[in-house]
This record gives sequence, structure tokens and C-alpha cells, in this order.
Amino acid sequence: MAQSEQPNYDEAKVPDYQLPDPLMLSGGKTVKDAKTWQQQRRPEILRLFEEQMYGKVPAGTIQTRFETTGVWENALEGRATMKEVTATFSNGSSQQRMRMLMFIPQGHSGQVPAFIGYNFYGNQTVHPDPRIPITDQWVNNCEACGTEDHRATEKSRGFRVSRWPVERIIDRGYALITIYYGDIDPDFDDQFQNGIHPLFYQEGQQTPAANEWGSIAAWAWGLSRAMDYFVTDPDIDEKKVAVIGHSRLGKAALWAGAQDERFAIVISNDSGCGGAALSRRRFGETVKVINTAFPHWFAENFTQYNDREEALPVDQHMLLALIAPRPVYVASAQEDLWADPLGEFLGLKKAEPVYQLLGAEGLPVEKMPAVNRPVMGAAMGYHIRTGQHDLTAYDWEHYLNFADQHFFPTLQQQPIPSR
Ligand code: GTR
Repeated sequence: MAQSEQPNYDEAKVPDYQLPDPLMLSGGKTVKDAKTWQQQRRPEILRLFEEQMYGKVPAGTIQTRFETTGVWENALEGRATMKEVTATFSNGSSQQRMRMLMFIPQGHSGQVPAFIGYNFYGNQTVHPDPRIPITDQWVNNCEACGTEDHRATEKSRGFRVSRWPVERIIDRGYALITIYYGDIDPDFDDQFQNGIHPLFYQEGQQTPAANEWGSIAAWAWGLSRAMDYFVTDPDIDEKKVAVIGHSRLGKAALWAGAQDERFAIVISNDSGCGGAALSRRRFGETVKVINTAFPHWFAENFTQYNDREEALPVDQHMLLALIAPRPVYVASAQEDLWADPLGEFLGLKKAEPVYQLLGAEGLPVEKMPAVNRPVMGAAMGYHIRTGQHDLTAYDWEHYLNFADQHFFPTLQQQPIPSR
């Protein structure tokens, strides 16, 4: 059996590897100043990720219309207003709709900072409020949430509350916006016949070209369209938006945050392979394994690196470096070896030279911290918690603290429970 078919969980079997230098231009020169980074190296790295990994968004004109499709006062026992804003994307002949569910602190003054993140099974799963519209899109079958033939049912209301501590987020002064990721592209391999991709096809085109977007890039694109909307929303401070994602949606959040500098903070929760974890370590999930199990996630070009991680012109520390100098937080879970916690930590750590070049702080530790010992500098945060692959209240608590440093700096002096 080929080595790559058995996941490796043995640190001693991690191959020797050499990471590409985020600060070396393709011509071999070293980047020594912020301007060269911003004008030359950053665009170079972005192109490499686009061409070789996530795929680029094709040129094409899409009309986007935003419409408020629901407003519900007195949610969360009067602490929040819920609002649904629907984005309709159209190429003239076909349309695709993305429904953003917004929780906004009720009676707030001025604009509020916000978290935005996709959910896996529909907006109705994040909170039991019966007014939240149930998604009518294709969803992954899930027995526990009563899905019937890929359609969500009433049973799924509040199914994922454990991942979305909405009350806590609101009480800390943030808005929360969530979107069902299947609104942009249903998560199964159909050669890109549904979802947003076909709206961009040229005449006669059937599937994206080898260097064009897979599903992760499409989900990232959707996050940027949500940001387009925030700029126009009087409740949201668009300069203070943190993008967050768990697992495959963490990969999408990172790629969105890397490309779109309007996201002020980027948070990766257990994003693993193709997210924060270094591919060259081949620990847990590998490039070949992910491309085989999820052939629609990346650009076709990425399959060239199956079992050839060392040939990649990038590695995931460079994805994190693209976020610099904006704050970034990476989190892992102890039992989530599939996502390679140490690889996620190193992905962050190895992005430091770019942060430092831009005058931002790196991570204030050299070695991976112990479990449940978060480390936070001004621009980088990391923790590994006990437990499994999941997004938990513990994770959120640290994301809120990290975001507070930037969005509510004057609160830093006060003990958190008083808020
Ligand atoms: C796994 C996949 C991971 C991760 C995860 C998830 O099956 O191998 O890369 O994305 O799914 O999204 O929960």
C-alpha cells in the first residue's frame, strides 16, 4: 500500500521538508521592505494560491442585489434584532441566492463590530428561534438533524447551537452574521453544475478551467460579497469585521481573509489541510487524500501535488502571511490529529517574518503551547484545546477576547465577566 494511503500520526515519520520563503521573490531577491512585500511579493503569492491551489474566480459580470427579506425584533429575549438580507447574484439568465442571517445587538448605539461565518446545515441550525427561515437549498444528509433527501426540516432548528454562542457574542457587543455555505455552492461533486460557478461560464463552458475556482474559493468569494453588503449596512462597522470558519469553512475563511483586506481579523478553527496546516508535513490529511475525497474543493491544478507536496510553490504559512499585518488567530483541538495541530501552529509561526517586516508582532511563544493555554500577541493568537474537531464555546471565548483587543481596546482593563 502506498505510504500516502495510511494517514501518518507519528511525528518521527514526518518527512524532512523545506518551506518556501515567503519573503523571497520569484526572481530570488529577498523582500526587505513593506512596499516590496505589498506591491510585488504579496501579489505573487496570491497568484500562486489562485493558480495552483484554490483556483481563481473567472472574469465575468455578475449583478448583485441585496434585499432585506426579514426583520425580527426582540430575538434572544430582547437582546438582539434578527435580520435576513438576501443577496441575489445574476448573470442575466441564471440566478443564485445567498441568505445572510444577522443578529444585531438591540438598542446599540453607533455601528457595531461583527463576526461573519458560514454554517454547515442552514441558518436555522444556529439558534432555535422559530422565525429563522429554514434553508430550501440542498444540504448534506444528517440523521440527527432530520434531513430528508438533502432537504432540511423543522427538526434541524437549533441543531448547532453548541457552535454558535449567539447570546454571548451579542452580550459582548458584537453582531453575528451567518450564511449557509450551500447557498454559494452545495458541497458535493457535481462538476460544478449547480451553485455559483455556472453563472460565470463562458459560452459553451461546462466546468471551470484547471486554474479556476473550486468550492472553497467560491465560498471565500461569497464572504467577500457579504462584506460588500456590510459596507452599506448602517448597523455594521465594516472596518471591524472578523471572518471565522471551522474546518472546511476555516479554509474558506482563510482564503477570503488572505485575498480581501477588508476583513480586519481572520480566525481559523481547526482548518487543517488546505487551511492553516503545513502541507509538507503530510501529517494526518494529505493533499492527495483531500483531493481524492473532495475533488470539488480545489482547482484541478492542485491535483498535480498529490504525493508531491514538496513541489508546491507555496505552503500554508504563506496563506497566513497574506493576512499580515492584520490580526489572525489559529486554533486546534488536541484530538483532531487529522487536521495536524502542530502543522497548524507552525503554519502560523512561519508566517511571522512577514508580520515582523510589516511592523506587527509575532506570536509571543517559540514552541507550541500546552493544551488550554492560549497565547495571544497583538497580531497573532493560537490555542489548542482539549477535545475533538469542533467549534466550541471555549474557542469562541478566546476569539472574542482577541477581537476585543482590536475592536474594544478600552475594555481591556476591565474583567470580562462584568460585561
Ligand atoms: C473532513 C476533511 C477535512 C475537514 C473536515 C470538515 O472530512 O477531510 O479537511 O474539512 O472534513 O470540514 O469538517
